[in-house]
Amino acid sequence: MNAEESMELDRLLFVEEPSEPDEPRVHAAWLPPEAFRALGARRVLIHGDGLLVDTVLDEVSRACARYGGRVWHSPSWDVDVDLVFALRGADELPSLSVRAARAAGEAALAETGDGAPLGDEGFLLARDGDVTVVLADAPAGLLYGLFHVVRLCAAAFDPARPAERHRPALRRRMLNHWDNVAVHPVMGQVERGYAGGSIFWQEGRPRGDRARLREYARLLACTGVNAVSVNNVNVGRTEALLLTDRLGDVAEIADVLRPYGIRVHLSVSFAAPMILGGLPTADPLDDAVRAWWAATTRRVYERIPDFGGYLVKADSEGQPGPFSYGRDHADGANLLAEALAPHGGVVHWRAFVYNHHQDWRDRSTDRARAAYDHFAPLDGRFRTNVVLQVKYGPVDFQTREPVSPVLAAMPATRLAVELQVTQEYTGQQRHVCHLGPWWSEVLRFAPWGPGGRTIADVVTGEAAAGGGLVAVANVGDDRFWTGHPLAQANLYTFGRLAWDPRRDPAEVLDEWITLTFPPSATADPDLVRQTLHEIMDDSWRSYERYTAPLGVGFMVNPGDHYGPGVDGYEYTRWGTYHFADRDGVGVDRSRASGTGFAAQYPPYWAKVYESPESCPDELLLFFHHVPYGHVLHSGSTVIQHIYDTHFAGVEEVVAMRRRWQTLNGMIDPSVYERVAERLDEQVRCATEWRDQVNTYFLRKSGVPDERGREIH
Ligand code: GCV
Repeated sequence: MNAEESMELDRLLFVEEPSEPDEPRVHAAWLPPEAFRALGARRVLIHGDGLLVDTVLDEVSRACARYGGRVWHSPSWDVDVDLVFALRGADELPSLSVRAARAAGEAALAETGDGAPLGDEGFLLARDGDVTVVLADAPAGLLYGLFHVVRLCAAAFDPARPAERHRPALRRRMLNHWDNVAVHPVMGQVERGYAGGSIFWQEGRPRGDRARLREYARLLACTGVNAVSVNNVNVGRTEALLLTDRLGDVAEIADVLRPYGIRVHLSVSFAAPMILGGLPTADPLDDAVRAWWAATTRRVYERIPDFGGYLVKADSEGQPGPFSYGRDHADGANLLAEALAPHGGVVHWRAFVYNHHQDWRDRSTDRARAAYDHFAPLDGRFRTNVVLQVKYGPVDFQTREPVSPVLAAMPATRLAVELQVTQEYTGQQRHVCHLGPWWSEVLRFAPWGPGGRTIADVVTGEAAAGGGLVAVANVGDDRFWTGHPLAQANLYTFGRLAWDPRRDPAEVLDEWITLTFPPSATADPDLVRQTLHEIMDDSWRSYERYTAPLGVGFMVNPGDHYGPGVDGYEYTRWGTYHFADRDGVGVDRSRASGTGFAAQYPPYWAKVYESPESCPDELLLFFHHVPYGHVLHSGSTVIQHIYDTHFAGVEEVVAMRRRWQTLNGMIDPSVYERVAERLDEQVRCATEWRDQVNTYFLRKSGVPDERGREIH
């Protein structure tokens, strides 16, 4: 690519003019100006009023200014248009073509679906002759309709395109930022953040970069995300103040995110009445405590009328909670829910509660059991504006875990699944590890047995009253947002799966590729698409192959959780052990001889997981301690499987790097270079994993690799 071509690409793929000449521009991720070409070249009419309609108008105006189209906002004269965005309740307009398009949209609406309303966020897209029409009942629907048109590109204007209606399956699609306001001495500005500093906070103050936040909001709105919590669930002293003295900082963020349909939520400390209110207790049944929360919450809503609610990590890893007062988590969550209820707010209460001072000698305590043991007995006791937020697995965001049994145990509770977009245990945005297929597996899991209701059904709930989908965010002030440019796809995919948890993740990835690497800005779009699929589609499984085997988990370096540390956690207090000895490896979680965790599942899976014979290979060591010679369903022994997958995993990463090199000169050089540099690190780190894991098990077991490969 020559310098001129490179400048042209820069123009098409980056946003924001830098204020200093040598300051790098922020990558536009999946909304490069080029993605708006098809829309921006059209004559567009926007009809309706409201903050989010203004956002649509602004987006379309910018696209039209760039690509030569025209835009009107509800004119009082007749106009010829190619595209109409209209609120259904808006007045008639004099334009004949607009009237016809709206009528066609209404007719299509009557024909499609079951007559259910489009709702607060849904939209319909239809064609009438040469005109495309997007109808919505509410402004947010028009905004989501706009991004749908962007995704479709020219296909949105295909005369043969049948009408389609869309509404999100899940009401709340939320990102949790683990961003600290003050820099934490160990965790830094962002806990488990792999993309630089926070976009919200910097060394104790708001960062104040409204342009960047606005860009973030539009990226999220394009995926469908509609809620963001802006501070770490571990709430320190400075962060606690966001609820009161520093509420203005939160209000400023809310002002920037609001035009994109995103509500702000806040992580709060359960001890806030003591820390902030000077009360002698935070006991959830104490009247003064209840009054404090009610008054404080009222003040929050006076300042931020559309405030989303609170997120709470209680009695977990040192955070305060109701246990200190002999109360349970329903008492704790209901206290906050009661304060939020008059304002329509919701409390996300995390189920991540376990003993983090375990004795590794004690084989009877099982961290995997903890969430179920604490929460399942409380089913039915939570107020309706409590969402119990459950990590997808029973332990902690591992590359492979069974789906948390809590999700099948609380039919009378609103449940949300918590995913981790930030790649704490999956390569920390230094490795390509596309998590869409993993999340999709979780969402499609049928906890009551094949063919039954799925996790997607649980979080959707009856009449969409489920708890929704939540994820820990992965962005920072990095110029590519996510450190690894390909990690942007995880953020995009999360939003799209939260909009529709039944979608095929490969299709979502394809969508991301088309937006991020617009075919019109690439010399060989097919090669780019195919190469990215080859690199990313199976990258989560490759990561799994070269790291902890067969669901046993962890084996990472304690503290930073990066790279191999096979015995790193084996003799610690954290409850994450693999119990490898000279004869075998794995954790016995059976009912018959182990911790009994397997029995927390409904009968179908309890039976499957109970026996090493029926347990799926990929979870064998999560549920069972087996000899190295145990034969898997694949036909391989456990020890040979460990060797084979670790060799294969590294070879796959080497192949990824080779494939990426074929894109040199074909895509934006800065993206190319960043990914190339990270792939070098991935090859290095995967090799380290392979050699440490293989050597460890060769030394423990004394069983040689049957293929005689080099193990150290
Ligand atoms: C925010 C894991 C992480 C912690 C995190 C915790 C949680 O343990 O390592 O950094 O704390 O999960 O989900 O609360």
